Amino acid sequence: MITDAVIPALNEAQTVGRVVESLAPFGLRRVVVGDNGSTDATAEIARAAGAEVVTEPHRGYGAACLRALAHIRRDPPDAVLFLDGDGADDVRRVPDLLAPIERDVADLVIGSRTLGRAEQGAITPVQRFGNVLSSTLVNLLFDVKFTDLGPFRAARWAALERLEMADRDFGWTVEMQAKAARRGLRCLEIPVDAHVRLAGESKVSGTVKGSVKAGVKILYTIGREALRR
Ligand SMILES: Nc1nc2c(ncn2[C@@H]2O[C@H](COP(=O)(O)OP(=O)(O)OP(=O)(O)O)[C@@H](O)[C@H]2O)c(=O)[nH]1
Ligand SMILES: [Mg+2]
Repeated sequence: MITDAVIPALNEAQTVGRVVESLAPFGLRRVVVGDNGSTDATAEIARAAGAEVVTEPHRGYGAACLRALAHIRRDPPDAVLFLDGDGADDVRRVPDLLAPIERDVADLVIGSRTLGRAEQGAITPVQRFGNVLSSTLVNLLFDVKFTDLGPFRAARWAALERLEMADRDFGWTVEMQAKAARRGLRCLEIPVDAHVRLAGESKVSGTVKGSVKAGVKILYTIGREALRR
């Protein structure tokens, strides 16, 4: 199975190189870093570590993912692996995320930090509450059983394309899950451990502004997808 990895990264010079290198054992075809005009050496370091770097002028987690997907669409893989650039994801679980897709028993595999073990400080109380609330809403509205909206996940390329992903910021992960449920994709969760970012500054859950913006966007996205049913 041909698999490409997508890593959205904004100012992760201290960690992105280690994340890219950590994927080396897993036989991925390529690692694509979606950069939003980082002001540090994120792009150079990612490239030196062996990644292809695409630049998206508009800020946003989803925008960077969309740009990376546009890049690999020219020569699509069988599956895409998503992970963050801060080293918080447990890459030892990469084979577990990909296996259900390869065995053709799932189209979308979410790494759930709720089912796994979270290192002290890896998930803030606000984030935990937001995750439970959002997952519960998605489960009720779309008749699925998610326990997390984590970034560490894998999707079958053809199935992902059917979702017509569009969110340009922090609605990205929940949009994928809501649409996958709505369109009848086979969804699965596996437990993953969550680490504290290796270094560098938090852009989302570590700040009040980031948490509020992400929370509002996630709830809005759930509502929007529910109304589209
Ligand atoms: N391309 C891009 N990446 C982003 C943007 N905002 C965040 N990211 C990346 O998204 C990932 C998640 O952001 P984090 O800052 O780690 O957010 P978090 O995981 O909630 O918070 P931490 O506790 O600091 O890990 C990281 O790889 C960031 O570099 C953005 O606007 N554009
Ligand atoms: Mg993080």
